[in-house]
Amino acid sequence: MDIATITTRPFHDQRPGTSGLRRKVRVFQTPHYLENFVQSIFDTRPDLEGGTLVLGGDGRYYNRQAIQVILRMAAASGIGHVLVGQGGLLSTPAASCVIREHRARGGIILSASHNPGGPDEDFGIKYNTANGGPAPEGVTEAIYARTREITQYRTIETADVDLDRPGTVTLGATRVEVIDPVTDYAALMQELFDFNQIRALCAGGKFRMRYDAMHAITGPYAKRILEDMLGAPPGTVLNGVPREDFGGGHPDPNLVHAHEIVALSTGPDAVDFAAASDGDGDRNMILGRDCFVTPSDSLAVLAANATRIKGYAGGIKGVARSMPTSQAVDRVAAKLGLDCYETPTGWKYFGNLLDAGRITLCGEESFGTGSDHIREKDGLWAVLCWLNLLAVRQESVAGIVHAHWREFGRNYYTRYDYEGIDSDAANGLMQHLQDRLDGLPGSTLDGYSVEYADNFAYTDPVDGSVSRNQGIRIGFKDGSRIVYRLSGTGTSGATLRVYLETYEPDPARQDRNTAEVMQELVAIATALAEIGTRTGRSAPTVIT
Ligand code: VG1
Ligand code: CO
Repeated sequence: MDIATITTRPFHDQRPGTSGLRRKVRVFQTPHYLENFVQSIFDTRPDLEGGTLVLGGDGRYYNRQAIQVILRMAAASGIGHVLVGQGGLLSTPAASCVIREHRARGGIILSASHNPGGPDEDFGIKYNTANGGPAPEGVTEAIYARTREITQYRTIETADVDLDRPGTVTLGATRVEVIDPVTDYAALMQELFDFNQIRALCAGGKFRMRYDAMHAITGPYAKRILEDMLGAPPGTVLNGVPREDFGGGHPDPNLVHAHEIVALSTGPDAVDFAAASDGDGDRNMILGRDCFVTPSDSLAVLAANATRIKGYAGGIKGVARSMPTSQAVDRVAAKLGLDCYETPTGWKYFGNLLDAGRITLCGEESFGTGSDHIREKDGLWAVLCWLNLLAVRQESVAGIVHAHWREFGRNYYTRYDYEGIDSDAANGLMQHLQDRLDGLPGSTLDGYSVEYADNFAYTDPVDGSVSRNQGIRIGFKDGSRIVYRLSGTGTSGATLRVYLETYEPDPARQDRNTAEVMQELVAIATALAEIGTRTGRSAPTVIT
């Protein structure tokens, strides 16, 4: 095997964001751009040499080409064994599962998650460590530092590996094994859930459900698990064939982009249960008949009901949520006597808590829910949790959610996203809020008394690492909150996210319209941050 050493120069924009490095496909196609980042991973992770690496992506445009590049570089860097999903496919949760199952030293996941795909759209690359989870900040910062000084990378000249044929080939001294992307993951799901009970529900003839894979990665997973293994009628899975451009859509399971499945869950002919997942399969949206379950509520309901689910019947250790996620799960934790952690946005911050056995369940308001079964959020897992719960409780989704609110109170919740705004304006707005923080506690904003105002910093209780500047929090005496932060996953301009929540303990007032309930807080949040004048936007791009 002849190793070619290629001279290169650093790119200075390769710092990973909330979840890996995301850029336009055209940027990744710049000569040496992908290679520099991959070599920086290999250079900073010497343990990969001789070990196993997992490799796969969400099937978006450029996935196959990138996999061939990485395979050649892996061979040149002496990686012992690469497990690659057939067709180059692996959902993010499945990649995490395969890393753990096969004791790999790490994994490279190619995805820009819910961002659109295609030659003019987005691509992404992310490194996961041996626990199966996204690399913690220390690791991503080391990779970034390496990208700033890299002068050469190594590759070999060889024909493409046939990614569509399962089996093993060798590239130099590296064994490349093409594996079925679904098998390990499906087996893990079978351990966690009572498939007989769920099958009785799904195949019973009365219960109607639809799952929207949005032409993204979860199609093959959902067909195998929901239709083949659990007996849901063929056709339950919609848009089940992964496409390089996701059929031209945004593979983002929210009320705006997943409108097809939302429509099927509303009105006189509504199905009993509907769900969707995102580009790389780690997000989930849960819908009942005329009922949207907010991700924050979903986490709280699952925490309250976990012991009814086979894999969690022995009880859960603790829970965690990202800072902007509603405090609904905190109330469950308080009542059940569980530890509850508040972490910065991004799944990587849950890793240590999960590894240390401090928490079992965790979630984010951005349609992410998961547990200690792997180290990523997991879309289909959340769907199976709900199906198992429905099978056990024999109630509707709405029935379960309403009963939950009666018991714990309701956290009304909404998120406003202002996408693609000018970066300087966005930074100016955050600085303006930062400058106002000291004066806010004790003051009153339109009748709401401010209890605290800060810029969220997190000290990891396991390794003591500190992450600062994670978003502005303003908490009010009545339990309401406003949170502002800038997105770390976008590829053009800046995205401002404003998260709002208010608590309602009175069952008589828990059935109101969220938009109406949140009106006052929205007005306060908009005025305080001077959103209109600073961004030139009179309305958000997306309201969740
Ligand atoms: C967003 C979400 C965050 C999530 C991240 C990755 O990040 O807010 O909760 O962990 O996406 O999810 P940001 O920085 O844009 O707010 V995924 O499914 O895009 O990998
Ligand atoms: Co995702």
